[in-house]
Amino acid sequence: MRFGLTRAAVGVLCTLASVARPVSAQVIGLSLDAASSPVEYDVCAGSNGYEPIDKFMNGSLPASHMNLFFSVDRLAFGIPGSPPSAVHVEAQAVSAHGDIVALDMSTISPTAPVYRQEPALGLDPGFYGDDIDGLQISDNPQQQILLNSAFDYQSLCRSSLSIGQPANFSGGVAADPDGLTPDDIALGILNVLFASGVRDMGLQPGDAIDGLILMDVTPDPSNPEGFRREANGVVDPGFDMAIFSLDPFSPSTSLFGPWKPGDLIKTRFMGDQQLFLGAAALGLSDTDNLDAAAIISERVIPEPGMAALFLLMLGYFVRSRGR
Ligand SMILES: [Ca+2]
Ligand SMILES: [Ca+2]
Ligand SMILES: [Ca+2]
Repeated sequence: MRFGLTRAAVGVLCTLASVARPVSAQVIGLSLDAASSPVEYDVCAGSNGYEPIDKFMNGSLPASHMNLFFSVDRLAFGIPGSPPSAVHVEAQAVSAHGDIVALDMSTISPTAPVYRQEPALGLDPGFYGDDIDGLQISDNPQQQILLNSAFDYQSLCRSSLSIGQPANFSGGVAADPDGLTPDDIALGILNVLFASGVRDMGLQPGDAIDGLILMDVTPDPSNPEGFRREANGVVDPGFDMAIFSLDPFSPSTSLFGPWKPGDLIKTRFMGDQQLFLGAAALGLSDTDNLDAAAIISERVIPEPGMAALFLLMLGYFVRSRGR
């Protein structure tokens, strides 16, 4: 009996140990929606341009040591299922839209856990609480939450007063015929575009990007990959890479469109689009909207509860061995 319990303890220990390493801090950049406090009217998606997604462009899934993070909008319900998705569990408490879900890309599962809840991010829970609608996560020696600070690359909300203003493409003199629109990826707070969804990503006029993961590179024929991992702020079709999601009011997510609001789509900025991960793979239903996304190349930091459980099991294991 004692041996059986000890073996079970070892099994749990091994499982927890594999979830728990390595541990490091991160900087989490959040943009909130127009009904949150503090309010953010303009930015609905963002990226630092250094998200390592090159291996995914050739269909390399699953992938080890990669984590996808996402958040949903205020109306998302998740897939009930058995077990239910994290979004569904949180939606029962009307508290999914301020959470970040973490998907370990080595075991892509619709029941991926919540990575951070509202209190850990300094956000208010509840239906009238805060909604994360732009997300960036990067490694850093110190844990830090950046709220509503500009992203290096961003897509504007439909409600932004900047929509319709004239805009030029970076790296040239060309102006975007329809000016600043929600299908564009703009550089910081300037009216300078990295890319246009309609021109570069195969989107339809009226589409709005509401989640963005971007890898901006510099073409370099002398490099074996054909590019340097160095952002140049200029769209290079066939070299730069993005994974994005569209909002529920986009023609491309309508009944006759190719996508769902919870889908993640990939592009090489050649007017091309391919499904990266469908809504169902993320634990989302056909009508649920994913409205923020980020990727880093590291394993998830365990929730404090997991670390406590680990220590508890370790204590039990040591005691039962010592008897
Ligand atoms: Ca435009
Ligand atoms: Ca580039
Ligand atoms: Ca979406």
